[in-house]
Amino acid sequence: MVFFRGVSALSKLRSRLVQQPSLSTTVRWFQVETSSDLDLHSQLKELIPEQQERLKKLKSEHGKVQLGNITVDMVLGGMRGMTGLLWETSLLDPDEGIRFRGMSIPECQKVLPAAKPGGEPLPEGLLWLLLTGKVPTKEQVDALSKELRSRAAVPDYVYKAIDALPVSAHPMTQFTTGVMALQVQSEFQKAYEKGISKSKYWEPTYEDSLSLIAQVPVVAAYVYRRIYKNGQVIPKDDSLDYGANFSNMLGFDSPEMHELMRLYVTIHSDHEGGNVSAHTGHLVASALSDPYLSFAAALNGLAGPLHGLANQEVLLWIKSVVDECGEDITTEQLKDYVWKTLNSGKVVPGFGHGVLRKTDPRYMCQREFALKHLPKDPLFQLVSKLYEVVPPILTELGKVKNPWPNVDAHSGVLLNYYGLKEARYFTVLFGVSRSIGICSQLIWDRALGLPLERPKSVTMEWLENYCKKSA
Ligand code: NMX
Ligand code: MLT
Repeated sequence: MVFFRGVSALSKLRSRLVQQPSLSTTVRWFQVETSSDLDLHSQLKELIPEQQERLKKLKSEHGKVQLGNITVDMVLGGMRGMTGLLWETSLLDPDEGIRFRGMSIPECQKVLPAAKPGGEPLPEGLLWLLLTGKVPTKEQVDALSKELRSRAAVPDYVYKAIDALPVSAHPMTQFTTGVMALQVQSEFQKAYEKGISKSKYWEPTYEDSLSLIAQVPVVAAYVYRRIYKNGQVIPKDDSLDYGANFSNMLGFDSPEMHELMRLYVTIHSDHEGGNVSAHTGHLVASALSDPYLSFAAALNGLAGPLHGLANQEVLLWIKSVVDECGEDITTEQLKDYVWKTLNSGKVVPGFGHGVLRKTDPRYMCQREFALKHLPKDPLFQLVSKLYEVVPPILTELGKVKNPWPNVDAHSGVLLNYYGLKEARYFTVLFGVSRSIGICSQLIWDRALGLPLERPKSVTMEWLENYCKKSA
């Protein structure tokens, strides 16, 4: 007993040290790793009761505090600006962009462990941060990497389910089919059938979530190799971290592409709770559907062109610009092309956002990556030119609330530069990354006992009558 108390005290002290880097360097000698320090499950087990108490207190003391008024515009306008969800893992500021557990992307790039000094963050580190709210040590990240590798084996029937589809099926359809087939192994479903108590829901949700996160790169790589490389599968390499292994299984083994994949998976993981994929995952999970069912639903939302599929649309659109006008397109020609797109009733993909009102920091960090690694790439230069040309045109349109580029405006040209040129596949990469954010929150949904989501809807007649009465 005394030993366990000692371990727990040590672990708490260590967490505090990790959160205060200055302290942690002076007392580095004290950072003795215990086995529970390195185990994400044990860390969560410690955190959950505190957070349950916090939620209980919030409800009992402030349950009736108003957060704003609901207007008819909000009901008719896709609930924009309506606060209605609890999402612990990240928060989006319209001007500043995303913060993962309070940390901006540049901060994450600075403090999250990397594969090499000064390198891009390891996605496993972000997973640890999203789940615990604490910056992990390199040892904790390595332990999590190892744990994910140990869960990465994909049953044969998953490949068979994908193989039942024509090779021409959209990569997102093949990927989601694979995720649905993974559902067969759900620990949550088994535990629920056996009558698990509510208080323990988070445990099988954790099991499913970690296995899902571990397995989606394998399924995604299978889809890529099936469609574009004659089905020649590359096995996982147990010496590699999550991002590098994924890149390798796709067939890209250069250190630069490994770094790009680590950055890509980190920045696409989470974007608070209201975006279509996260919200869908959360909604479906609120019915106690297991993580596989919930994440497959989320992927179907991600596959829409106004959401994740925009990354495919951007590269196809950029290529259509080059096909029509060449790589040395002038600014005037580019403006004409943008107007032609708008006048034909289409959106300019990669620009605009439901919440952001400034350039997406995920765009900026990809731009910095490009400036460092591929400054002379003609498609990167075109993307840079679009950054100058598109916002004034969208502003001139008069109705676009955010004329600035989002994450999808940049990702395609980076992948294309390193040889991953198949635009129709891009949303699958986004999907792999988003498993990290959606599943992290889902574990907390179950740990906090969040209820079934069921907002009220009304008819136009109801609204007309209500407005007449209130006038
Ligand atoms: N090109 C042309 N028109 C646009 C654009 C754009 N890039 N962005 C917004 N608009 C239009 C929009 O269609 C709407 O027109 P209408 O009233 O005729 O229906 C009007 O401007 C007002 O829309 P907003 O309130 O500015 O944007 P909203 O919140 O409704 O939608 C997006 C946000 C992201 C769906 C929208 O900006 C868009 O369609 N962008 C292009 C697609 C894209 O890049 N999506 C990816 C978003 C990021 N992600 O990964 O999910
Ligand atoms: C996302 O990453 O989910 C997108 O930027 C869309 C959003 O936040 O609404």
